[in-house]
Amino acid sequence: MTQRPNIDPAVLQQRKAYYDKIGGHKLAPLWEVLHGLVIKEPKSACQPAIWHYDEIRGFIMEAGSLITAKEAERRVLVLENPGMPGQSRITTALYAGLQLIMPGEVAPSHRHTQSALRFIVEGSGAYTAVDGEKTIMEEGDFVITPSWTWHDHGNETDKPMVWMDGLDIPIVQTLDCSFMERYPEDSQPLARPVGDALARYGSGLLPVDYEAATPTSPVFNYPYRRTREALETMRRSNEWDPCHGLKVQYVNPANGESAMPTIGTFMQLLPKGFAGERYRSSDATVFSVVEGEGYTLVGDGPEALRFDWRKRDTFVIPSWVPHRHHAPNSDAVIFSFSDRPVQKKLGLWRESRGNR
Ligand code: 1HN
Repeated sequence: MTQRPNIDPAVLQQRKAYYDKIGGHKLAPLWEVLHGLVIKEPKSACQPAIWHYDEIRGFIMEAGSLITAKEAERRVLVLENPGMPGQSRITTALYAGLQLIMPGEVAPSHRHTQSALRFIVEGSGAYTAVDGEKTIMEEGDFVITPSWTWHDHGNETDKPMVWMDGLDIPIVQTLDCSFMERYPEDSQPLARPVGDALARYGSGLLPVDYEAATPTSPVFNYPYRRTREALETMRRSNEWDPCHGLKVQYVNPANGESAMPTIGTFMQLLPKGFAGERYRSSDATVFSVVEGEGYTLVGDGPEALRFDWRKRDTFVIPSWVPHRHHAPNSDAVIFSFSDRPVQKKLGLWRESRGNR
């Protein structure tokens, strides 16, 4: 706390006695805390951090022999931000974890008010079912579980599958609106064929009388194959953003807004040789590397960190921390997510490029 200089110790003592007195009446002096509440720019408890997949994959697989998906309900290693240990947060507003589902397992059906995304990191062919429809998941797919929808996962292949979960848990916690219930059976009944939502809502078409019942995209699997193809076609025009390379956002086709109301999701391609300019934004962002390798410089000057990353690594950049992406040796493709749609809706979001 900034203490004003040259204050008579007797006065300080008087004030202290006063604070103690009013404290007994559920009152506190704003002037002692104001400068910590309203600060010049974000100074987050969230720290920059990176998880190298080849260092943690063994721990994820070890969990597979310690507990079943059914007993755990969800067998997940939480990606804990080192600045906020024990709080199940990767940023101040968002949760992330790596979930393992072994061959033959089912993660039982439940629903909650928290919205979830899955980003598939390793494996192929396991499914998630969301409100009566299954989707088969492949590496790089972005899958949504909207708020209050029944969801269960299963792996009918012969290989483990790992994905990153991203949830708006801390946002829901702050607003005290967490509700959850379990489905009476492990798997929910299916009402529609695999691929129905993508065909119905994700092909530049909508059923003629479609009216959205929720703010979340009706497309709940955005397959990597399509996203990658779009980036590959777009790159031919050579219009690279100096900070982001070629970056797209996942949108809800019914309203053009972000695919999820609380979590913004993005995919970017950095061409081989890319050396990004300095960038910062007020939305702390989680990155998951899908293809290639490179590094990100985090912060400025001698204290800058260098995160060397490759396929399947996860890293997080806190709010307002400047960073630059580099891909000197290969093309790189990176998925990311943040609380940007919340900040934008509230008129709070800021970004800055270059040396500002
Ligand atoms: C959850 O429901 C899932 O459905 C994953 O796979 C992670 C973390 C906290 C609370 C609920 C899932 C979760 C979660």
